[in-house]
Amino acid sequence: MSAVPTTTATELLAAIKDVGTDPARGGYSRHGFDTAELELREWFTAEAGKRGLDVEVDRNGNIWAWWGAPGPDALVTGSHLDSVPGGGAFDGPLGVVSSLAAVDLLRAKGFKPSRPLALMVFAEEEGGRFGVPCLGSRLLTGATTAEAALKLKDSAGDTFADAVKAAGLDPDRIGKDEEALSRIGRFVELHVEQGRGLIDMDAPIGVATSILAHGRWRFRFTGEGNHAGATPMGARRDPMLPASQLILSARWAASSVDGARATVGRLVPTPGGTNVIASSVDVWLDARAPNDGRTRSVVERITAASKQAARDEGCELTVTEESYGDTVHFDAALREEVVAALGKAPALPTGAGHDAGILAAHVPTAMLFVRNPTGVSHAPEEHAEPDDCEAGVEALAKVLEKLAAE
Ligand code: HGY
Ligand code: MN
Ligand code: MN
Ligand code: MN
Repeated sequence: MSAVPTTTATELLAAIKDVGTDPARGGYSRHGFDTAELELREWFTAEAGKRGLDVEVDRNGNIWAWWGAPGPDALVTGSHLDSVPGGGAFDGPLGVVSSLAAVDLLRAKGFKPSRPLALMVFAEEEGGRFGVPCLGSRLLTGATTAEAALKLKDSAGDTFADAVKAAGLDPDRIGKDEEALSRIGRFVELHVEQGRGLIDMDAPIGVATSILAHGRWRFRFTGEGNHAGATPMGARRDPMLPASQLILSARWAASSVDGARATVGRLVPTPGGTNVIASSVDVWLDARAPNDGRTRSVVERITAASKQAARDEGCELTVTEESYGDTVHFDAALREEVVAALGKAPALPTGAGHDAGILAAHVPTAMLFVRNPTGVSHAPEEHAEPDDCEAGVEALAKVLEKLAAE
């Protein structure tokens, strides 16, 4: 029997390290079905083919690479290849390359799964292009409707329908995929840790307990566009004023609620001229907390402060909830099986959202985390050491072997 070539997660990451690098901002810029992400999808498809996996793309653009015939009650693992603007090299890709490297290890020892096993790549997990996180898994599960998705536009004005068409998909088929979802028996996602939990526990690998409740809201402040020099300060209705109040209130509202986080990372003034008083400003709020009640109360306080500031400046305000997910508690029984397969592994919560969080509402789901020595994520400093990456591959291989042998 020909020896099965094995690769390391680090080698596979090195193979894609130049795809989507953004020297202007540092880090990576790869977004749902854009050129860089499409290139990575082709790379993954070729790598899966080398391992004898049968690749199919579902109606929503999620990639499934099957070891054995597709079928019900499959064991599925995977993550995403898209990034945030200026993102790190590990968030998403580490889970994808680790699934390929874990299959190598299992094939090299002659393992054959006794149930269907699939490796997945989810579409537009970060929402970096169309604004809705986990868009591929939300469409697969029906958490986001086709109608809502097809209306989404990127910053260039291209619609999600344009993007999926350009990727060779049929916009008319976008939407909940009962048949594909019914194939998944259990799902396991490996991901670089986004935080300092494993550093503080001095452990290379951990297992997830929960994900914060998490939503995104767009605040649109509308005032009166005018000349920066010809308009006296007392004669302005400048939407930048209430926008700045939103940013400040995000800090104090979230800081006063235990475990809450509120962030404004994106603000787009119209028209955006240095010598122009903006006519409107779009501000996106990302808010999260350990439960629904706390998340909602933080957003309510921020909204009240923003409404008052808009009134004071004679501006209008519209608030749109663009995505929301309640707290995710991962399946305890599956987590115990995963920990048993590993021998031991600390359990920890995560503040970051994942496709696993969307699937958890439908199938038993678990997550493995790989230590990130910087604790930083969604930035070029995001990191995982080669030894810890290989510990992750071995852990994933052990979990797949145990769960696919039953
Ligand atoms: O935003 C998140 O938490 C995830 O990285 N998409
Ligand atoms: Mn991310
Ligand atoms: Mn991620
Ligand atoms: Mn994710």
